[in-house]
Amino acid sequence: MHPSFATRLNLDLLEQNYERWQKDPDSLDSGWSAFFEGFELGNFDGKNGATVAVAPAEARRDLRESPLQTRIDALVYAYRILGHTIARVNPLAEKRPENPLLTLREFGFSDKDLDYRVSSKFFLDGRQMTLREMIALLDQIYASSIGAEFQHIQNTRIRDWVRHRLESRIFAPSPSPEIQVALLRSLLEAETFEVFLHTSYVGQKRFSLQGAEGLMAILDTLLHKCASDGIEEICMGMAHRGRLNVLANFLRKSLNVIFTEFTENYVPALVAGDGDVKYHLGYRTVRKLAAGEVEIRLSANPSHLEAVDPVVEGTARARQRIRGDTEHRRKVLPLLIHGDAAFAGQGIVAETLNMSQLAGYSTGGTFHIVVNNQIGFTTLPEDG
Ligand SMILES: Cc1ncc(C[n+]2csc(CCOP(=O)(O)OP(=O)(O)O)c2C)c(N)n1
Repeated sequence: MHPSFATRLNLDLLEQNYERWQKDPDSLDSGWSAFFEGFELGNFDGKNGATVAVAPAEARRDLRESPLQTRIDALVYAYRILGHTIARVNPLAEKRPENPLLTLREFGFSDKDLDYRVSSKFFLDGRQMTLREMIALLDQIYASSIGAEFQHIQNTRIRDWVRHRLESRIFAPSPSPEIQVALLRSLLEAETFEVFLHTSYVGQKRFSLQGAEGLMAILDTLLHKCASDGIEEICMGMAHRGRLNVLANFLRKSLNVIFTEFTENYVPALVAGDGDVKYHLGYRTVRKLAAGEVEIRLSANPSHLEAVDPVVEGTARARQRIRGDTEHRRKVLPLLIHGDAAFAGQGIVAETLNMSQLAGYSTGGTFHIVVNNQIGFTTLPEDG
């Protein structure tokens, strides 16, 4: 229906329909809906936007004075770029981080506008919703317990892929009860292991995983994905934090052996060590899963943090050659687990990343996990 149906001659009908539309926009056909949206849009500027009483930078003022649709699109875009800066990724923080560039006022809105019906052709295929709902969805996607910084990716296909993954995630069904139980089990195993060491080897130096047991759930998920995606081998490296837990619960190294190595009177043949030798040993295993077998190699680790990174990449590349996987490099996955301070501070991390794009060194992609306990000896969180 063309909006010319709406003239002063049918003012009563117009008012009735406007009331109906405000209560339930779906109760009218799309012609009326479009008309009322336009009507509200035209009315919008006088209510807010241009009258915001703060002196903003020129560019921001331009935005606030822009038409409704421009501001809605800008809001979506801003969440994609900046959502991660207000994401609740720090479980120790007392309050959620704030970013003045992501406030209603920044886009020329106020609380009064939250019930406006809006849509953006850039967000969820132009789905209609209230401004309140749109912000809640953007918040859930871009600023919940997962933050994603990805808009800098210049390859539009890759960027769109990431965006699609993030935006479709919230409509995906939650994991099956079996998976939820399996993940809970891996958290409990990790926790029980640390508690046992803590109570059985009192006073022993221990690089506990407590507080970061989520690592084990990530590794478990990754392992199952490897098996179902045809990855035959994982070459991994990590420092001391959580290493015994990974050896016990991920590589399934015998607990007997781990605990023997943990006792004070255990003298390893190879090193005149500092008591940390158990945290340096490598291991190899084959995990048998319903979807197939995956071999896992954990490289031995020196005291020098992150020095193992290029070693793991070299090992992975060699294993790819041995497995005849030099074209696509999809059978052997390098996996590096870092500490937050070491990852930020050690130049060898950047060196390893740089080498990754050279034909002679590429391994087809590495899975990096940073175990962020927010401390690194004397490095405080704000410095890290
Ligand atoms: C190259 C190098 N520099 C310094 C050290 C000394 N050192 C051992 S652990 C550590 C802190 C590491 O912090 P982080 O990476 O956050 O790991 P966390 O122990 O907190 O899990 C430092 C500086 C080292 N082992 N290697």
